[in-house]
Amino acid sequence: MRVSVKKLMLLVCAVCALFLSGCSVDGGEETEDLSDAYAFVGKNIQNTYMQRMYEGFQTACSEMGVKSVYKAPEAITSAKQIEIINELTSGGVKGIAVAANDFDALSDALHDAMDKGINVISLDSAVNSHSRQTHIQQADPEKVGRELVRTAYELTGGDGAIAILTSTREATNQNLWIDYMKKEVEENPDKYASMPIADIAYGDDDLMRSVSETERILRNSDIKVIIAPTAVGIQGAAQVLAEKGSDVKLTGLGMPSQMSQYIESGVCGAMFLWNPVDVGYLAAYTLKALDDGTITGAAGDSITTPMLGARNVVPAIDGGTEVMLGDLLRFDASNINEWKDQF
Ligand code: RAM
Repeated sequence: MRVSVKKLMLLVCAVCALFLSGCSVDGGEETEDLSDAYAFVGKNIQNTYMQRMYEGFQTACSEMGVKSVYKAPEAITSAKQIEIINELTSGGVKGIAVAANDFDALSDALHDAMDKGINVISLDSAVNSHSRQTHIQQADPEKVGRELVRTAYELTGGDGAIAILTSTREATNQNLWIDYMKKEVEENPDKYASMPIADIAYGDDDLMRSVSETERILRNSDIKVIIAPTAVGIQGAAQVLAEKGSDVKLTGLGMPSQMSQYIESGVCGAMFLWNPVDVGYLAAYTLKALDDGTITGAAGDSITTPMLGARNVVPAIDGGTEVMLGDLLRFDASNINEWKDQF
């Protein structure tokens, strides 16, 4: 193949531009230029839900003309997230939005970031109120927990034990939803007399582990319904129930793009979510408002975004504040077609 000198020069320029825009060289090794970026820290890298949130985060950052970076550990642990946060802090980012793998464990790292003038918020899964300026809350956690149990009742006619297939033991968001699931059952003893929560299984937001935990759950023939409040877990559970032709019912939180086949085939009668892209989008605009000083993250503040309009900062149940995205969306056979290409 013959390449003209002009084409070769263009190619060299393009490579240089790419290099200068994202990287710098340090001791012979390439290091990423993080300065002034808004950083998104996900729970784990292979989690598609995290990637969808980052899409919205990135869209907002390009609308605002801010550089964005996506970081997430291979393993869903707080130790790895601490390493990432420390790197971001020393790299000079402007803001950090983290979906936390633990409520308290990230505190020191996040305090260090805030002490250096970096704005810190959590999204999806909160850190404690002292380690953030505010939190982006996808939907009212009480509604999420109660609605999932009510749907399990609807799918089984109120007969048969419940197994919860969640993510990790430390996940703030899942644990809060599970607390409200327990409340729903405890506060309505007559309604749920034949529907005890008999098992809580941890799939660690890993598809294979969610599959094997579902197989274990199914060995208990009292279990008639699985509630999986995680987009990874519900997929693993659906896969197993479909393969086995099981009549155990399934509900939870899932992405229409990943679950449509199981909703269409009846394996999952109904599930819920919100738009994960919007969660990330709102997070980036919240960082910008903190950066510009138009908000401090206190209750009563308000954030305006081009695509979602305005959202208020309100008191959160953990004593801090949060920005509520909106309501739960329900997906079932009647509407899954409209949603499956969206997220
Ligand atoms: C999983 C994650 C995430 C949660 C969604 C619904 O992908 O655990 O934190 O919000 O599910």
